Amino acid sequence: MIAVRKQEEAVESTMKITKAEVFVGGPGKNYVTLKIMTDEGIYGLGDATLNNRETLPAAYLVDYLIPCLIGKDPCNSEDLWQYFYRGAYFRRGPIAMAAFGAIDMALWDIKAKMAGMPLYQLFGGKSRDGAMVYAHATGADIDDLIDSVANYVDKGYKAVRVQCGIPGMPSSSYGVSETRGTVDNYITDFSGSVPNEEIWDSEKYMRYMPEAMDKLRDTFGFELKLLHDVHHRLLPREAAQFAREMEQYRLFWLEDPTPAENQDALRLLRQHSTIPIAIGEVFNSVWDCNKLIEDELIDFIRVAVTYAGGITPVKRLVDLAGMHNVRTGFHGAPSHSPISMAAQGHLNAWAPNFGIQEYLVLGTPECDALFPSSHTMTDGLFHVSDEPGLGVDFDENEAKRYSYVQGFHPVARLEDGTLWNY
Ligand code: KDG
Ligand code: MG
Repeated sequence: MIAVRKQEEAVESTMKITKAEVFVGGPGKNYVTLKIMTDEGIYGLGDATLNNRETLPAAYLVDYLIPCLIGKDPCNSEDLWQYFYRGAYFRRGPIAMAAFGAIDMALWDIKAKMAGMPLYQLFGGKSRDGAMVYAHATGADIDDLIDSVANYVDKGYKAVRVQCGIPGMPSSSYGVSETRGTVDNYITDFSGSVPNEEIWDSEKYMRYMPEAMDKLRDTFGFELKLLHDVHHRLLPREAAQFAREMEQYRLFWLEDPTPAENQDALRLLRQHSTIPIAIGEVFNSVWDCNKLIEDELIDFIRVAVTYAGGITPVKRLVDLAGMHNVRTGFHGAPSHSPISMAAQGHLNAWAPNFGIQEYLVLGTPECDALFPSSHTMTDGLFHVSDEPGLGVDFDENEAKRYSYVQGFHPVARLEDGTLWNY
């Protein structure tokens, strides 16, 4: 019998974008929040926060993108992404990509709300119930670090990033709290009118970190997943040596061992170590990492939906990564607002090649008041909400409490004054 299918009436959107606004500020962070309104009352939210350069994507949105959005159909997110990306002529770059990313998130939010579905349903549904996240442990010395890790283990985290003060290092370095005693959710204070300066010594670091890792494994065993961020500070040969020495501690990943501008440097590391490598938090397009992925020089891709241009390009990148055994490990530093973290939460729920999620924003009452949401975290797993859309809102009245506060990333110098990588 031949099945006869009735021609259904095509469902066409007649919705129009009527207005879009940008808000800058937040509790301890300059979140850049975009709200896109439509003539049918549905609105969408996006995050354009670019840490310590926040006013720039905000201006890009207000001066160049929002005027082109008015009157457009919010359902055509693909065409609008191409319109802005190709239309800019000067392609890529974190400022433009963060601005495109915020629009893209907001349009996906609108479409999922129209569908009455949580966003992950539009990607292909859920591949898992809870997505594993990692917390940031920090210690001015190893004893402090052990206390900090224990604090997260007690809270049920399955994975913890460990950053430790180095004996003899003249100042604290990336991810290391200067104050002694357990610090819950340590967040670097970037505020100030000029950058702070730190002193860095790769030799001292490379000598001490294996000793610290040894103590951590002695204390916590091998079941707990440990991660470590080198924060771009080693030369390729040093990174290869360091990776080889760290291999015995079975890290979940070693992050940014060397700056990724020179991607061939990763080949040297691969020749000397099988340690899993995570890279990509400073990348803003697939063109920054297609070679790393296709040549399988990394194990985890660390892009963020904000400055990698939004959900549309990141989802394509995740598919490319999946073809090459590269898993996701999206950037989730505290500078990301709960909006982009929600977008990543939906991608994490779907991605067949999900790895882990860095997560630091949930849980502060001020942040929850500004961005009410029904996503939950239990036992180190992020459970994405089943509300239609991104599952996060933005309270404009709360937003009135905050304004932009100037801040800078610190700069790092060697002891002789030579400028190094932060
Ligand atoms: O803006 C820079 C921070 O996001 C970065 O230093 C954080 O390396 C980082 C991480 O892994 O979270
Ligand atoms: Mg990092």
